[in-house]
Amino acid sequence: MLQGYTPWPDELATKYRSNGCWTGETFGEVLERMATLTPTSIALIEGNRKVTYEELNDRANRLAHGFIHLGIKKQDRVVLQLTNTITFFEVCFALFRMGALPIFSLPLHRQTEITYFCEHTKAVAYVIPDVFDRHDYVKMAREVKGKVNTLQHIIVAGDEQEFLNVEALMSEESVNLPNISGSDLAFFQLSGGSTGLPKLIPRTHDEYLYSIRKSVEICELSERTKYLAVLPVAHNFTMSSPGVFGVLYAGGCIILSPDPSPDTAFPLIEKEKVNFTSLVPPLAIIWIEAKKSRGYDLTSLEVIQVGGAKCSAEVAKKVGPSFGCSLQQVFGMAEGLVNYTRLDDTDEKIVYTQGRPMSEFDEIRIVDEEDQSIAVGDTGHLQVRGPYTIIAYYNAETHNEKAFTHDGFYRTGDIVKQTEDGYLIVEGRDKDQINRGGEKIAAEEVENYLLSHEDVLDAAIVSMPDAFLGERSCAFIISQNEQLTGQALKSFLQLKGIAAFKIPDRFEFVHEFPQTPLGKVSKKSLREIIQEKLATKI
Ligand code: OOB
Repeated sequence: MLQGYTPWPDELATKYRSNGCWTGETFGEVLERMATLTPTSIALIEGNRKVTYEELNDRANRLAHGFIHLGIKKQDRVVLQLTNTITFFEVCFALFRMGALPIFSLPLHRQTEITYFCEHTKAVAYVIPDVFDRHDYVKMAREVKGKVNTLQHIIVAGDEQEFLNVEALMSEESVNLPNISGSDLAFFQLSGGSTGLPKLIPRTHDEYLYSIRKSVEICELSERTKYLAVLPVAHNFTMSSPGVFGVLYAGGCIILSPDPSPDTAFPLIEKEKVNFTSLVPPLAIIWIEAKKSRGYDLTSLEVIQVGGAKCSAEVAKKVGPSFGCSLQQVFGMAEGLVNYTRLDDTDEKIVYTQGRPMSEFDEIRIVDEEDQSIAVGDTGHLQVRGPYTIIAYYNAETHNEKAFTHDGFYRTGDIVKQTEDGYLIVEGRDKDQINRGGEKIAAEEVENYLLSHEDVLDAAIVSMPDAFLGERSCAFIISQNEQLTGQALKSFLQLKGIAAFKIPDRFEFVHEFPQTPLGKVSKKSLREIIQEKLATKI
């Protein structure tokens, strides 16, 4: 058993097996099955390159053998930071097959975050593109490797320089692959977080495949699905709700978009006759606007999902008519619970709610500040327990005590209300997080980076409303240096090497922070201050 991982208690594991949620199947077996059932169907399209199920399976196998030759073992951790490419899937399934555990980092993560993922998990390998979006990942990997002594292999998709090349690792020589079972860990995802550094979310084959199977059923994916992946495939939404893994499970075809802009995505939709895709709300706004002036034929689209952040009713109303397709709202979290509006729901539900839990075995409750249940229709804190919601973060004992209730419910940090027929409406949040158009920023994490600046005495980050992104971030700073500017702090954070979306959009320099009656920084008051300033355009 991997140290730091809390296994499912026997009682729950038995329950989820006996009610048919967990089947014991593994990701490696799913791909093997599809390669046998539909060997010549196209699984993935990236630019002009197409890969069939049989080829994907074969290449993943050869790479798994290559990883074993290299000395990577079952349960070893591998930080995977690939973009929307075929190589992502080859590496991913190779690791699944030999039982090593990918940590799905996002393309935007930089050396501070990557170093932390590697150190925290004692990763032995780090897989990267050479250059993407003008960022030199090889240079970054060199810096990370210099800091993390467990890291033995840097594996590059592209120009590997002094490191290893993914393609060259494909091995014809067969070795015994370890046995992998449904209850084994499959990978780690990252939490949006609210405190300190990002938490890692451990996932077993059993629990994740259950969420995929249910999602495929609800979203009606099949071998005729043509899914355009525009958001990063490493994110839970694009990965499994029903996402790219859902498509592979159903025998459909994934079209990989290197970026989500209409200029890239619309021609792909027209050319490949895409019928399903997933967007965050700001992208939905951009696509709706672009649709008015771009002449592409997008009539193949059947479903556009919008999720990751609250989709306003105003935007929700426009999606269907703009694209001549159905909207599906998705309210999910990397920790587990995913809610969908159903494809045959009324317009009223699709526009005004964020859907209902995907599984009849999701136990949700809405509670007050004292964890007491409240009346249906009242607004409160959402808690959840179920067959695909984690019961603990990896290696985070102290945080786990706060994040989960004594009876094993996850405190989502979301404030919701529920309709009589079980649909959820997201009303707000009680976690110290900024949701910047679907990208999550843990306030404390960025505050700590700012506090490491010699002139910063204190820092408090809050959200400020934004018509396009929903929210942006504003840092209130108490500095001992009157000359310190927001620009200087931005450069400081960039140099430190953190994902660009975490860098505050605005800085406000103050002499003190408003306080709560208990003497804590009142973020509520800070939010009010910045809202007022925005309203009066100061
Ligand atoms: C998805 O996952 P995460 O882990 O990046 O973020 C989860 C949080 C939720 O707790 C909630 O605060 C917010 O993002 N959120 C939404 C939302 N979808 C996510 N808030 C309002 N309305 C929505 N539709 O974001 C994620 C994971 C799987 C599927 C979809 C989204």
